[in-house]
Amino acid sequence: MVGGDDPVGGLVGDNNGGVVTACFWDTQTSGQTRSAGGTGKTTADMQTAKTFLDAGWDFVGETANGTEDIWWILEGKDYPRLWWEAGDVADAVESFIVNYRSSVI
Ligand SMILES: [Ca+2]
Repeated sequence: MVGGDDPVGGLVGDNNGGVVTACFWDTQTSGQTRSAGGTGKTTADMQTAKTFLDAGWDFVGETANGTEDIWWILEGKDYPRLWWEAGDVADAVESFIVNYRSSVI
């Protein structure tokens, strides 16, 4: 949930000429439909790899967006996380890679 004094936004409350690209926030959990930057998405979209892949995020398991492999996601259950946050859920990362590869090949 996002709250506060005006101006409040889902991702950016007030933006003095800055440019926000390829950034998203969850309009459902935040309760905010506006932001001074970024793109509002539903929870389902926020937990879908394609939302971020289409915006150029460099994910584990793909090379189209780069090979630094910064992000991974447990689709349908969580938002994107940094690769090193995988920890005990390495299996989930592996599952994502397998699923992603099977979806693009
Ligand atoms: Ca990558």
